[in-house]
Amino acid sequence: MRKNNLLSALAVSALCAGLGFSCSPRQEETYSHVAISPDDSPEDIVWKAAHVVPSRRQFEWQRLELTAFAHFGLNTFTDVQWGSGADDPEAFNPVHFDPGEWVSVLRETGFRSLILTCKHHDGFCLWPSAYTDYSVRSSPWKDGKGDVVRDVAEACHEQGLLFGVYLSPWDRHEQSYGTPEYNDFFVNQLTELLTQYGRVDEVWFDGACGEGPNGKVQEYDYQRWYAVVRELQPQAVIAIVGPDVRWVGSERGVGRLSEWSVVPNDKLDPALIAADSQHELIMPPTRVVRDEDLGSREVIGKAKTLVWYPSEADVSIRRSWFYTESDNGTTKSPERLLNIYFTSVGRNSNLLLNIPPNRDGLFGEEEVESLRGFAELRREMFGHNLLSDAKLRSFSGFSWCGKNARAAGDGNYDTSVRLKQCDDGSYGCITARWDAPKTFSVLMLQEDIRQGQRIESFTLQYLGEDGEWHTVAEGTTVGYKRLMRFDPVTATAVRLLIGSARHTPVIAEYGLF
Ligand code: FUL
Repeated sequence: MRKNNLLSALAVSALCAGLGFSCSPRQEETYSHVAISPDDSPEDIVWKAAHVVPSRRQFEWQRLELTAFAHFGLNTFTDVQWGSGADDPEAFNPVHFDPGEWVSVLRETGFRSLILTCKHHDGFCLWPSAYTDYSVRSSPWKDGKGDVVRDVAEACHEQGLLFGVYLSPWDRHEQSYGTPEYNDFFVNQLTELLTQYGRVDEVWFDGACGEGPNGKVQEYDYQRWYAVVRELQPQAVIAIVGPDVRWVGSERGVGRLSEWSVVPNDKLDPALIAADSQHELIMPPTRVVRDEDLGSREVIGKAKTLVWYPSEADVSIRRSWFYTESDNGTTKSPERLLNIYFTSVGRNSNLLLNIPPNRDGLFGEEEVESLRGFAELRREMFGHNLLSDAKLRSFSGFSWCGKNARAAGDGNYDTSVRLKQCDDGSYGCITARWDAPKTFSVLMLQEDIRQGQRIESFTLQYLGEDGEWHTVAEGTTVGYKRLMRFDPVTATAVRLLIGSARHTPVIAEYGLF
């Protein structure tokens, strides 16, 4: 902080207090998607990007942080990951199947939602679909009278976990696959899932598209499917090949160091958007998700439209997606899961962790133990935010504000600190002081994404015994959540500097652990 800035800030701050100025937020125009016009300057584009915000369903989804995935089906019994569609349903018999137990472990270990593979690429349905015999109805399990989807959905609803469905568009069993009739068949199955099992909060469309039993490849009618989801379960996010949630781009649970939720989608019609930018958007399928840079100034500078499109990072707790005995011993340890937590949730993504139930229809002991260890590590690490004991003050544009700064360390996402731009172009800082030295090795930052994703660079510094500020951690994007680990530091004062932002940063939470 420059000295003259500091002095004038103190003066203005005193004045501010005297006049009773408040640091409360003000409303600004926001969009869920926005068109870029050829006349927009680079500054206009950055301003627009800073005001793109999540839809309500996207925001609710983002707050979940941890979703479980259960790959379960005929493959569980046949030691294959991609069943051919010709395997005999006779093999499906999870005699001790107990989704109540899956859900209670997930609840206990901090998961908020569970997505079930109701049908994987082999076409075998975990519910007795009226449109195919290739389902639990043809299996010996409960004499063909069982319904895995119903039991899992009920367990979730009873125990307060959200429920999501994975319905594979690729179907290696269904004879109509590769013809226009398949889209009707798919809509019928989707409708069964979205009307017979109560509330659904996520619909997961896998991008895989291979050949069906007659060698043909299907053209998926995504737009029609999206409309069905919106009509039947309007609160559900449509993920992966869907308009609400994008695939992070790998299956390792690793987000980008700069993970932007505001990205171009040039398949949208800018003219339509410009006419009504607040309208509900069902955008065409987007698959350009593997690039390293999805949303920097350079990338958005070339965009025709910008949308809010957050990332979901999927990974399996074992080596493969479905249970297979040969994967015993590959269960990720609590420490590995914690690393994944840092590279997914800690990089502005939701973590979708697959826990494949075994042939008994239960989570394996190794997996349960690992999930419990992972939850314990998080509890130990994040149990107490050292900033809740600190004197927090923010310097923002023209004033120091203590009242407002406390909002960043109060554990309440709904209160926030806005850092206005300073004369030198930077976005001020938040200082924290303790009466006695504190030791910390983890930084947590959260923007209030309902105001947009804005921070482009930040630095955490501590005041050394030499009286100088030393940098502990530096990063680029924050978004919903950013976590960073570093060697333990002991200090009585720290400051968080926002170097660059697209507009006033709105920091909902800030933690040191
Ligand atoms: C992929 C599928 O092919 C895998 O089997 C698995 O379901 C994974 C989550 O998505 O595209």
